[in-house]
Amino acid sequence: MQLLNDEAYMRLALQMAQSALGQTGINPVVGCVLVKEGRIVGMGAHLKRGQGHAEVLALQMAGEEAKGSTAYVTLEPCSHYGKTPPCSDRLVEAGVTRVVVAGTDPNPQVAGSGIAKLRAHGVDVTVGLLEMEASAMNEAFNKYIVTRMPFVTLKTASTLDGRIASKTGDSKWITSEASRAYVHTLRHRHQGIMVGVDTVIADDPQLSARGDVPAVQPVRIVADSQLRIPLGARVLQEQDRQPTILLASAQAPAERRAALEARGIAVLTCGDGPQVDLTLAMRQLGEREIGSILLEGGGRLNGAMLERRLIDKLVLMFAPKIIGGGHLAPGSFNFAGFEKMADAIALDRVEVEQFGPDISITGYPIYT
Ligand code: AOF
Ligand code: ZN
Repeated sequence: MQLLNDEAYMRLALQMAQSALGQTGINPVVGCVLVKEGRIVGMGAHLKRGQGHAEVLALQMAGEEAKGSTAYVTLEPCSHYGKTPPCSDRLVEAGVTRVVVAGTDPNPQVAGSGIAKLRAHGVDVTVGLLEMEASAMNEAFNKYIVTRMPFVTLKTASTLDGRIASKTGDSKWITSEASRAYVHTLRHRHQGIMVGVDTVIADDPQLSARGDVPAVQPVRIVADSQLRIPLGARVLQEQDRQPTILLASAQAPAERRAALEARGIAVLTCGDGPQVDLTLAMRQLGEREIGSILLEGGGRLNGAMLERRLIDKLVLMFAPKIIGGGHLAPGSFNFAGFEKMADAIALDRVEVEQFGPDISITGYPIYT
């Protein structure tokens, strides 16, 4: 790569940000490159919530050389006192004369004021370089910071005829190893991983991120209105390493709740109906600072979440197989559905990728 122009430096900053995806919690991923007279003098990425912001780390590296440099930042430098002091002040103090920003920070505490502060101090600020790329990698942050509701990615792995198991319940494996490796990357990139209790009863999954390399483990979330989960289920083990949250109704038996809580498992009461109030559940998870969730089924929970418009993104993985099985073979989306094709939930910004023999379709539901 030839590091000669603004775009190339911003791409480098974006690459650094992208590589920290999954490790910043509810915070965005941010990269910063400082350039002076054609030389990179500092680089930084925000790596963990509560720790240094990208700009501060790059400034530390540059030391005296920051004076008179240009900063390339993938997100507007902050202007507020959060867990760390404002980056815009730090850039000004260090004598940075030009700042190139990909996009503004949607955080209501920032929202343009970081840029305004820089300009007020005579810094030359350019906004909008590679904005789409920068914003896309923070799609979860962008939603959470304004709504306090988690960004939910629904992932399915089905046959071409949309089945997630055969008529006998066999589901190992539908998709290839390459697809499953990608799912572990998705798990690493979300703060929570969620399934329905029927999936736990049927498959006894571990719900951890297991790739070739160690990964950040998402909190495990199980929608279980009546607390039917078996105490021996694998998702309930190793709570010190990877905590589990159960979403239940107030109707769930009190003794079940007590037994689970005694094992250190958090049980959230989500309404008093026969089924978990999923909107309330998402709100409560948001309050617990879970800003992104990977939903992995089964069909009924997928359908219910989609019906309630709680899904932000879909990653649908299809193995090139047909299993059939009529009503007996479960599908990826089990809900009442619509009468007219015109009312179907359509996907926007559709992208197709291949993992080994499998096809993945990514898109964003349009709720009308
Ligand atoms: C930046 N550079 O590298 C990041 C920013 O709690 P704090 O102090 O970490 O602040 C978090 C907020 O700061 C976050 O919501 C977002 O608005 C901004 N993140 N800003 O200038 C960075 N990570
Ligand atoms: Zn900052």
